[in-house]
Amino acid sequence: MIKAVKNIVRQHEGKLTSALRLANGGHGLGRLPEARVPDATTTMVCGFCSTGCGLNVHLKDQRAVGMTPATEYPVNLGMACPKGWEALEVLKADDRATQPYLRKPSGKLEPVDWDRAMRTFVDEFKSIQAKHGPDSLAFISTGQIPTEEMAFLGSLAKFGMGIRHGDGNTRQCMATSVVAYKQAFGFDAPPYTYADFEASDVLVFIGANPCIAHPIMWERVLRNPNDPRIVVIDPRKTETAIAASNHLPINPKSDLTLLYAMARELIGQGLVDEEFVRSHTHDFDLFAAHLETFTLERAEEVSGIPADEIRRIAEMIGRGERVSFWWTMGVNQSYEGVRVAQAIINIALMTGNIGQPGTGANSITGQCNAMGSRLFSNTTNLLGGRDFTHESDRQTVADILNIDARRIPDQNGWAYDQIIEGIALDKIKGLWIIATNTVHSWINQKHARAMLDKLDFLVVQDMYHSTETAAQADLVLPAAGWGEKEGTFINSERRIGPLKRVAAPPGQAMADFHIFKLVAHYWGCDELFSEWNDPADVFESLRELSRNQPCDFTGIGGYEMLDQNGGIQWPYRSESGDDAQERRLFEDGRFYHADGKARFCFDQPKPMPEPPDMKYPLVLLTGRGTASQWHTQTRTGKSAILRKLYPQSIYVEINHADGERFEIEHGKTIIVESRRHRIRAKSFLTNTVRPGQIFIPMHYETVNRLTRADFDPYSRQPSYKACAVAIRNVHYTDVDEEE
Ligand SMILES: Nc1nc2c(c(=O)[nH]1)N[C@H]1C(S)=C(S)[C@@H](COP(=O)(O)OP(=O)(O)OC[C@H]3O[C@@H](n4cnc5c(=O)[nH]c(N)nc54)[C@H](O)[C@@H]3O)O[C@H]1N2
Ligand SMILES: Nc1nc2c(c(=O)[nH]1)N[C@H]1C(S)=C(S)[C@@H](COP(=O)(O)OP(=O)(O)OC[C@H]3O[C@@H](n4cnc5c(=O)[nH]c(N)nc54)[C@H](O)[C@@H]3O)O[C@H]1N2
Ligand code: SF4
Ligand SMILES: [Mo]
Repeated sequence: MIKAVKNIVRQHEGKLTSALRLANGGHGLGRLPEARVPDATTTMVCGFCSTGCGLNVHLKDQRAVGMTPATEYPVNLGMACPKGWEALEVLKADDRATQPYLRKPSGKLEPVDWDRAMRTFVDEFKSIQAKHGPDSLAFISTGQIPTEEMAFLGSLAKFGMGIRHGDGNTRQCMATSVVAYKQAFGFDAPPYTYADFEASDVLVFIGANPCIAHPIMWERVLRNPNDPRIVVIDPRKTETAIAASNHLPINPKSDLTLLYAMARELIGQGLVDEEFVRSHTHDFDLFAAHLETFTLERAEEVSGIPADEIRRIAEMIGRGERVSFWWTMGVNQSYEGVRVAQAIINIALMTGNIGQPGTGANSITGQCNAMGSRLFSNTTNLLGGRDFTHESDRQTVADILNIDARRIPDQNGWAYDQIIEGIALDKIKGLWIIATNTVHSWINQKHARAMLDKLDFLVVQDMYHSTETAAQADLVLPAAGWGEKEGTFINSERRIGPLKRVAAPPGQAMADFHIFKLVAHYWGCDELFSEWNDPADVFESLRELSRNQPCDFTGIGGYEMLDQNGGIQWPYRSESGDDAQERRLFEDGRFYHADGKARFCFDQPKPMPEPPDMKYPLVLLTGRGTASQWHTQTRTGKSAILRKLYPQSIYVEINHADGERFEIEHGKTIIVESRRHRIRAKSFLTNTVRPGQIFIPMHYETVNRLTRADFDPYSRQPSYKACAVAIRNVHYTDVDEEE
């Protein structure tokens, strides 16, 4: 153990000790967290995307001095993208929140100590609850903190503080996949392992741009020795589409019709795996009947893809030996995303492409711990992928956590959009936002901003005090970030990987875990969590909570075991004794519904909620811009190296034909306008978007002023990727308008 690192840890714990002493009227509060100090080089998983690359952090003289991608880690095999390489740099920024800040009557946020911050938080929240009842408080959490912290937050808020409504930013991202899988498979379970990228002979990417959003997964595709066919279904000619063997530049939101036509064609050509369908699925006949009207001609008309091309691709899928389907936000972020995701699942099921190497209906997740959030955030699901409305589930959780089952709500809380609308309806008065930047990333931003303004009390817990959301807070709580705390993340292939503490959080900032501990104490519910003194304690509870669930990982002894194995994928049961490095689901053809069979789910396609018209003649697509930008840029914007790798100000990609049509030149500041707002952006004329469409990356603050709040009815995921807009040159009269 390195002495220097010990000091860092002590320093961190010193802060906690004094904060907890304060909390306890000057006395210590039971056992302090044990320090698990890494060696000179330690491996941990990256804190940006869901790929979950292993990074070797090298330590010297009291701090992490460098980092290299881990060559032995089964995910990335020695590779990392620019964000991973720069992960330590972004911790050092000047705008890190180093102490709590409270909004004073003057309107200014001013530094206060932890004691004052905690007293104010609890006083304000309790008085709101007393005055307006149990529906009046809510929290919004994240897919970017360790699972242990998520579980603590969800338990503290719902079982300890009596907060009924809580949701995560994963609603913006993964809710559609969650619902699609649950309905089809009986549990939210992406079935694949990354080795499948290398084992397919046909890979179909739908609404996914892994070259930019999951560069190391894409590297795995490039290692595929089978010279695979790669099909990309995306309205834009993305970096991934350019590398594909077939690009289908589909009209936005026409996926459902296209996929149904492909499924109909598979039946027509006799390419259905009838044995698999009969033994392992339900409702295929109903689905086949539903497909009757989805002719190739109809699909051509709706999607813009020639009938011949659709037939060719269906044949390629039907005749392929090992076909895998991969989807991301082009599918999930849609007003009919759940049914599109299920149309993909249906094709995998009817061709028997599931459970075998190189196959699968595979939703790629987004954030580093989206999968942890899906199982353990206690928002949509009760801990461990359970159901709040099931009494037996509540009792199991209560028994494991040793709490009174009546503390567990017997109803589902509101989704993100319902929480925002709850503010509009004067129901929600106090909100606690943890590790997400709502004011930038939520749909129809102007409304979201107004709603946060309307609250009686807004608490924002973030690494930086400068985020757009922190700027609206009444109280900012300074959080440690990745690299400054311990715990685990679950990556896209269900691999649980370790995090390490290799740097000290600045000033008075603390790990979210310790902030939750403090909140519990000031709220007066800390005895409920008296056994959780350290993330490792929570991990033990999580393991128990997973027992006999599809995500059972009772075989994982502890953090050391994760270290020794390069992370471990669930399921990993104690009795399994299996030491495979790759694990995929459904190898025995059994799904999680009681009868073991998967379901075909389908619906009629719906029209786009806001189609282009005379006034707003273009469709706005949004998404990831470069591999060096992360979301709202609070982190990646802090690295001088990353900043060199992407445009600093907002730009809009426009087809040359639309440039001519609207008399817009390349590289000029122009106006982009929707029914909600107008913004300025620099024009970028290109053939990567088609005429009638424009693209703006989500990383620039103003983009969501344009988007329109439509949601999938089953998943309540926002439809970020299609609304109607107009573009034009700046008029001199625009100068004084709000933009
Ligand atoms: N560099 C970087 N990487 C990231 C992130 C980041 O911010 N930066 N974020 C992470 C997160 S949280 C996520 S969720 C993932 C997202 O990863 P992706 O989903 O791959 O990224 P996006 O660019 O949001 O969307 C993918 C594609 O959907 C297409 N699309 C839009 N509308 C439609 C449609 O109607 N049909 C089809 N078929 N396609 C459509 C868009 O043109 C876009 O190219 O990335 C993760 N990785
Ligand atoms: N138009 C449009 N909008 C979109 C999308 C799109 O494609 N188009 N994509 C959507 C998707 S898929 C997603 S996932 C969301 C992402 O949207 P956000 O979640 O709002 O984006 P981030 O910038 O990742 O915000 C995370 C915040 O957590 C803070 N943070 C990081 N680590 C920690 C920590 O350990 N503790 C604490 N307390 N704070 C921490 C960061 O500083 C940052 O402020 O955006 C959505 N919005
Ligand atoms: S691909 Fe994702 S997990 Fe890997 S280094 Fe880049 S951001 Fe980190
Ligand atoms: Mo996401």
